[in-house]
Amino acid sequence: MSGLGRTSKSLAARLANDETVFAAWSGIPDALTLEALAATGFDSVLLDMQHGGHSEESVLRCLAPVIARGKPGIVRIPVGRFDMASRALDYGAQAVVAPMINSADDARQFAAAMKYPPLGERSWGVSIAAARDGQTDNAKRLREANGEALAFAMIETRRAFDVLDAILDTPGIDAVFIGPSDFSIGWTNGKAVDPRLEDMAEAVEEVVKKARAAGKYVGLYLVDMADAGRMRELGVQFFGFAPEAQLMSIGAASLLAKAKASIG
Ligand code: 3PY
Ligand code: MG
Repeated sequence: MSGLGRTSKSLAARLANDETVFAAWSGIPDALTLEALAATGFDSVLLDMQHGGHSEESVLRCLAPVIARGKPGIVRIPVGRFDMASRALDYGAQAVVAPMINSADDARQFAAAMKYPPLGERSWGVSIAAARDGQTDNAKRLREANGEALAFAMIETRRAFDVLDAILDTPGIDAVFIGPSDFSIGWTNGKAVDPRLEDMAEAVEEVVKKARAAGKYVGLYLVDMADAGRMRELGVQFFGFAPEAQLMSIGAASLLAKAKASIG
């Protein structure tokens, strides 16, 4: 077992091992909901502060049941809230997804919050994470932290696409995460939001290939589950999808249909 996570392999170890990781996407800031999500077959759970209902306080509370299940907790911070990236790690998150990383400077600021010196400027304060993941050997934690805490820079604008090489070259950026909805808005210059836009498919492939060639992991927000196989073949290992509301409506429709069908 690596330093982070009580009972299971860390996210960093899984990705290094070329495993595929499916993350449930949480927008409901409630610890019981997270407990239920963590009990599903998903490998990990992502708490969304950018567009979901999660706040600093709910991230503090809701990471606990995910970690207790032995699953990696991941946090998407709001745009530019790099202070929150450090806090999410302090609360026990194993990775942070930062939206709208549109320049090398954005990437540098993000990496600085995620990594301890000399790579970055993260400040030490691990009492909450240690209580949750059971790792009490601080020397080991410090030794492993920069490798274990993964920084996912979101690539979701034309600006980011144009400076992709510089973002990928930034020390401390471990991975990119593609946001296809925003990417489509950028690609069409604001004319459409279509996360499966045919016109941008080549650009998305280029992001994946360049990131993999640079030795970075790639994550993607999955809109159509049937795309997972093709994207995995390209090199995407980390898939985020299925916000609670979607799981509820699909689950409700399926259960109701069965009950109604049995009545005839
Ligand atoms: C996007 O598609 O823009 C995202 O940020 C996915 O969450
Ligand atoms: Mg987005």
